[in-house]
Amino acid sequence: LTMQSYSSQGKLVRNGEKNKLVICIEGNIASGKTTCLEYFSKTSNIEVLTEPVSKWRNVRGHNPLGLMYQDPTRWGITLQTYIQLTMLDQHLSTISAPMRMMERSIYSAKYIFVENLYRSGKMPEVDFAVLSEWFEWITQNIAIPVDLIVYLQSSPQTCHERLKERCREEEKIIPLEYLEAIHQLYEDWLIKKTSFNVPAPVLVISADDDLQKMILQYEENREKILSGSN
Ligand code: DCP
Repeated sequence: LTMQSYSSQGKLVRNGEKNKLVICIEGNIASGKTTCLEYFSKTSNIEVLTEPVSKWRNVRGHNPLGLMYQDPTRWGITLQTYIQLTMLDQHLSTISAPMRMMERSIYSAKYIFVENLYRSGKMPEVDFAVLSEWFEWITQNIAIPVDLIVYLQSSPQTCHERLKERCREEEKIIPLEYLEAIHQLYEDWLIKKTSFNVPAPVLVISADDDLQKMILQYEENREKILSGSN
Protein backbone atom coordinates (compact mmCIF):
# COMPACT_ATOMS: atom_id res chain seq x y z
CA LEU A 1 0.00 0.00 0.00
CA THR A 2 1.42 3.39 -0.96
CA MET A 3 1.09 6.17 1.59
CA GLN A 4 -0.16 9.42 0.14
CA SER A 5 -1.02 12.87 1.41
CA TYR A 6 -1.80 16.31 0.01
CA SER A 7 0.48 19.35 -0.15
CA SER A 8 -0.56 22.86 0.85
CA GLN A 9 -1.52 23.48 -2.80
CA GLY A 10 -3.75 20.43 -2.64
CA LYS A 11 -1.47 18.31 -4.79
CA LEU A 12 -1.08 14.61 -4.29
CA VAL A 13 2.27 13.93 -2.57
CA ARG A 14 4.03 10.60 -2.07
CA ASN A 15 5.02 10.27 1.59
CA GLY A 16 8.55 9.54 2.71
CA GLU A 17 10.17 11.38 -0.20
CA LYS A 18 10.14 14.83 1.33
CA ASN A 19 13.72 15.12 2.52
CA LYS A 20 15.28 13.64 -0.54
CA LEU A 21 17.12 15.61 -3.18
CA VAL A 22 16.08 15.20 -6.81
CA ILE A 23 18.45 16.29 -9.58
CA CYS A 24 17.42 16.20 -13.25
CA ILE A 25 20.06 16.11 -15.99
CA GLU A 26 18.86 18.02 -19.03
CA GLY A 27 20.32 18.66 -22.47
CA ASN A 28 19.99 18.06 -26.19
CA ILE A 29 20.01 14.62 -27.79
CA ALA A 30 23.55 13.18 -27.45
CA SER A 31 24.69 16.00 -25.16
CA GLY A 32 26.25 13.43 -22.82
CA LYS A 33 23.59 12.92 -20.18
CA THR A 34 24.31 9.21 -19.93
CA THR A 35 28.03 9.81 -19.29
CA CYS A 36 27.14 12.27 -16.54
CA LEU A 37 24.78 9.78 -14.91
CA GLU A 38 27.38 7.03 -15.18
CA TYR A 39 29.94 9.22 -13.43
CA PHE A 40 27.59 9.95 -10.51
CA SER A 41 26.33 6.38 -10.30
CA LYS A 42 29.72 5.52 -8.75
CA THR A 43 28.89 7.78 -5.80
CA SER A 44 27.30 6.13 -2.79
CA ASN A 45 24.05 7.63 -1.50
CA ILE A 46 22.84 8.45 -5.02
CA GLU A 47 20.23 6.54 -6.89
CA VAL A 48 20.63 7.04 -10.64
CA LEU A 49 17.66 6.52 -12.93
CA THR A 50 18.36 6.38 -16.63
CA GLU A 51 15.83 7.52 -19.17
CA PRO A 52 13.48 4.68 -20.05
CA VAL A 53 14.50 4.88 -23.73
CA SER A 54 14.48 1.07 -24.03
CA LYS A 55 10.76 1.19 -23.24
CA TRP A 56 10.20 3.85 -25.91
CA ARG A 57 11.82 1.50 -28.43
CA ASN A 58 9.81 -1.50 -27.32
CA VAL A 59 6.33 -1.33 -25.86
CA ARG A 60 4.70 -4.72 -26.26
CA GLY A 61 6.77 -5.33 -29.36
CA HIS A 62 6.17 -1.89 -30.92
CA ASN A 63 8.76 0.85 -31.42
CA PRO A 64 7.09 4.25 -30.95
CA LEU A 65 10.49 6.06 -31.07
CA GLY A 66 11.26 4.63 -34.49
CA LEU A 67 7.72 5.31 -35.72
CA MET A 68 7.92 8.93 -34.56
CA TYR A 69 11.11 9.60 -36.54
CA GLN A 70 9.60 7.95 -39.63
CA ASP A 71 6.32 9.90 -39.50
CA PRO A 72 6.17 12.51 -36.71
CA THR A 73 2.74 13.82 -37.69
CA ARG A 74 1.17 10.39 -37.31
CA TRP A 75 3.18 8.99 -34.41
CA GLY A 76 4.35 12.04 -32.42
CA ILE A 77 1.42 11.87 -30.02
CA THR A 78 1.85 8.12 -29.59
CA LEU A 79 5.49 8.47 -28.53
CA GLN A 80 4.94 11.57 -26.40
CA THR A 81 1.94 10.11 -24.57
CA TYR A 82 4.04 7.10 -23.67
CA ILE A 83 7.06 9.22 -22.70
CA GLN A 84 4.83 11.32 -20.44
CA LEU A 85 3.65 8.14 -18.71
CA THR A 86 7.15 6.69 -18.27
CA MET A 87 8.49 10.01 -16.93
CA LEU A 88 5.61 10.32 -14.47
CA ASP A 89 6.27 6.76 -13.34
CA GLN A 90 9.93 7.64 -12.73
CA HIS A 91 9.14 10.86 -10.86
CA LEU A 92 6.73 9.01 -8.59
CA SER A 93 8.74 5.86 -7.94
CA THR A 94 10.06 5.39 -4.41
CA ILE A 95 13.51 6.91 -3.94
CA SER A 96 15.87 4.30 -2.57
CA ALA A 97 18.74 6.62 -1.48
CA PRO A 98 19.04 10.10 0.08
CA MET A 99 19.51 11.54 -3.39
CA ARG A 100 18.15 10.78 -6.83
CA MET A 101 19.63 11.75 -10.18
CA MET A 102 17.54 11.23 -13.28
CA GLU A 103 17.79 11.80 -17.03
CA ARG A 104 15.41 14.49 -18.26
CA SER A 105 11.99 15.08 -16.71
CA ILE A 106 8.31 15.28 -17.49
CA TYR A 107 8.93 19.03 -17.93
CA SER A 108 11.41 18.79 -20.79
CA ALA A 109 9.29 16.12 -22.47
CA LYS A 110 6.52 18.72 -22.72
CA TYR A 111 8.36 22.04 -22.93
CA ILE A 112 11.00 20.87 -25.40
CA PHE A 113 9.92 17.82 -27.38
CA VAL A 114 6.14 18.18 -27.59
CA GLU A 115 6.56 21.92 -28.10
CA ASN A 116 9.03 21.32 -30.92
CA LEU A 117 6.76 18.87 -32.74
CA TYR A 118 3.92 21.35 -32.50
CA ARG A 119 5.86 24.49 -33.45
CA SER A 120 7.51 22.83 -36.43
CA GLY A 121 4.08 21.98 -37.80
CA LYS A 122 4.57 18.24 -37.33
CA MET A 123 1.95 17.76 -34.63
CA PRO A 124 -1.74 18.43 -35.35
CA GLU A 125 -3.27 21.04 -33.06
CA VAL A 126 -5.74 18.54 -31.60
CA ASP A 127 -2.91 16.19 -30.57
CA PHE A 128 -1.08 19.08 -28.95
CA ALA A 129 -4.27 20.11 -27.12
CA VAL A 130 -4.84 16.61 -25.73
CA LEU A 131 -1.21 16.22 -24.59
CA SER A 132 -1.34 19.68 -23.01
CA GLU A 133 -4.52 18.85 -21.10
CA TRP A 134 -2.89 15.69 -19.76
CA PHE A 135 0.28 17.56 -18.79
CA GLU A 136 -1.64 20.34 -17.04
CA TRP A 137 -3.80 17.88 -15.14
CA ILE A 138 -0.74 15.97 -13.98
CA THR A 139 1.28 19.00 -12.88
CA GLN A 140 -1.70 20.65 -11.18
CA ASN A 141 -2.75 17.56 -9.24
CA ILE A 142 0.46 15.69 -8.50
CA ALA A 143 3.56 17.13 -6.81
CA ILE A 144 6.64 16.51 -8.97
CA PRO A 145 9.48 17.95 -6.91
CA VAL A 146 12.82 18.76 -8.55
CA ASP A 147 15.60 20.42 -6.52
CA LEU A 148 18.22 21.09 -9.17
CA ILE A 149 18.44 21.03 -12.96
CA VAL A 150 21.87 20.34 -14.39
CA TYR A 151 21.84 21.66 -17.95
CA LEU A 152 24.47 20.14 -20.22
CA GLN A 153 24.81 23.01 -22.64
CA SER A 154 26.22 21.86 -25.95
CA SER A 155 26.37 23.12 -29.48
CA PRO A 156 23.97 21.41 -31.90
CA GLN A 157 26.98 20.63 -34.13
CA THR A 158 28.70 18.65 -31.36
CA CYS A 159 25.50 16.69 -30.74
CA HIS A 160 25.19 15.98 -34.44
CA GLU A 161 28.73 14.59 -34.57
CA ARG A 162 28.12 12.37 -31.52
CA LEU A 163 24.83 11.20 -32.95
CA LYS A 164 26.51 10.06 -36.14
CA GLU A 165 29.17 8.22 -34.14
CA ARG A 166 26.78 6.35 -31.91
CA CYS A 167 24.57 5.13 -34.78
CA ARG A 168 21.30 4.44 -32.96
CA GLU A 169 19.18 3.06 -35.81
CA GLU A 170 16.11 5.28 -35.21
CA GLU A 171 18.21 8.46 -35.05
CA LYS A 172 20.01 8.12 -38.38
CA ILE A 173 17.59 10.53 -40.04
CA ILE A 174 17.93 13.36 -37.49
CA PRO A 175 19.17 16.46 -39.34
CA LEU A 176 21.22 19.26 -37.75
CA GLU A 177 18.18 21.57 -37.95
CA TYR A 178 16.26 19.29 -35.57
CA LEU A 179 19.05 19.53 -32.98
CA GLU A 180 19.18 23.32 -33.50
CA ALA A 181 15.46 23.62 -32.78
CA ILE A 182 15.76 21.52 -29.60
CA HIS A 183 18.79 23.61 -28.56
CA GLN A 184 16.88 26.87 -29.00
CA LEU A 185 13.96 25.62 -26.94
CA TYR A 186 16.36 24.55 -24.16
CA GLU A 187 18.11 27.93 -24.20
CA ASP A 188 14.82 29.83 -24.00
CA TRP A 189 13.59 27.60 -21.17
CA LEU A 190 16.70 27.27 -18.97
CA ILE A 191 19.00 30.21 -19.86
CA LYS A 192 16.81 33.10 -21.01
CA LYS A 193 13.92 31.80 -18.90
CA THR A 194 11.47 33.38 -21.30
CA SER A 195 9.29 30.43 -22.26
CA PHE A 196 8.02 28.12 -19.52
CA ASN A 197 8.11 27.66 -15.78
CA VAL A 198 11.58 26.58 -14.61
CA PRO A 199 10.83 24.15 -11.76
CA ALA A 200 14.25 24.34 -10.00
CA PRO A 201 17.53 26.28 -9.92
CA VAL A 202 19.71 25.60 -12.98
CA LEU A 203 23.40 24.66 -12.95
CA VAL A 204 24.91 25.07 -16.43
CA ILE A 205 27.80 22.86 -17.50
CA SER A 206 29.32 23.29 -20.94
CA ALA A 207 29.26 19.93 -22.60
CA ASP A 208 31.20 20.29 -25.85
CA ASP A 209 34.43 18.87 -24.44
CA ASP A 210 35.58 15.32 -24.95
CA LEU A 211 34.86 12.62 -22.41
CA GLN A 212 38.03 13.08 -20.33
CA LYS A 213 37.41 16.80 -19.89
CA MET A 214 33.74 16.25 -19.13
CA ILE A 215 34.71 13.92 -16.26
CA LEU A 216 36.99 16.69 -14.93
CA GLN A 217 34.09 19.13 -15.06
CA TYR A 218 31.87 16.72 -13.17
CA GLU A 219 34.60 16.40 -10.55
CA GLU A 220 34.85 20.19 -10.28
CA ASN A 221 31.09 20.60 -9.93
CA ARG A 222 30.60 17.55 -7.79
CA GLU A 223 30.08 19.24 -4.42
CA LYS A 224 27.68 21.82 -5.85
CA ILE A 225 25.60 19.15 -7.54
CA LEU A 226 25.56 16.89 -4.51
CA SER A 227 24.40 19.74 -2.30
CA GLY A 228 21.67 20.55 -4.80
CA SER A 229 22.79 24.14 -5.44
CA ASN A 230 23.54 26.00 -8.66
N1 DCP B 1 13.08 11.85 -27.36
C1 DCP B 1 11.89 12.35 -27.87
N2 DCP B 1 11.01 12.97 -27.06
C2 DCP B 1 11.27 13.13 -25.73
C3 DCP B 1 12.47 12.65 -25.19
C4 DCP B 1 13.38 12.01 -26.04
O1 DCP B 1 11.65 12.23 -29.07
N3 DCP B 1 10.36 13.72 -24.97
C5 DCP B 1 14.01 11.09 -28.23
C6 DCP B 1 15.25 11.80 -28.64
C7 DCP B 1 16.24 10.69 -28.82
C8 DCP B 1 15.79 9.61 -27.85
O2 DCP B 1 14.44 9.94 -27.52
O3 DCP B 1 16.15 10.17 -30.13
C9 DCP B 1 16.63 9.56 -26.59
O4 DCP B 1 17.00 10.87 -26.33
P1 DCP B 1 17.84 11.47 -25.16
O5 DCP B 1 18.52 12.69 -25.61
O6 DCP B 1 16.95 11.66 -24.01
O7 DCP B 1 18.88 10.37 -24.75
P2 DCP B 1 20.33 10.23 -25.28
O8 DCP B 1 20.70 8.80 -25.12
O9 DCP B 1 20.43 10.83 -26.63
O10 DCP B 1 21.12 11.12 -24.26
P3 DCP B 1 22.68 11.36 -24.13
O11 DCP B 1 23.32 11.04 -25.43
O12 DCP B 1 22.78 12.81 -23.76
O13 DCP B 1 23.12 10.45 -23.05
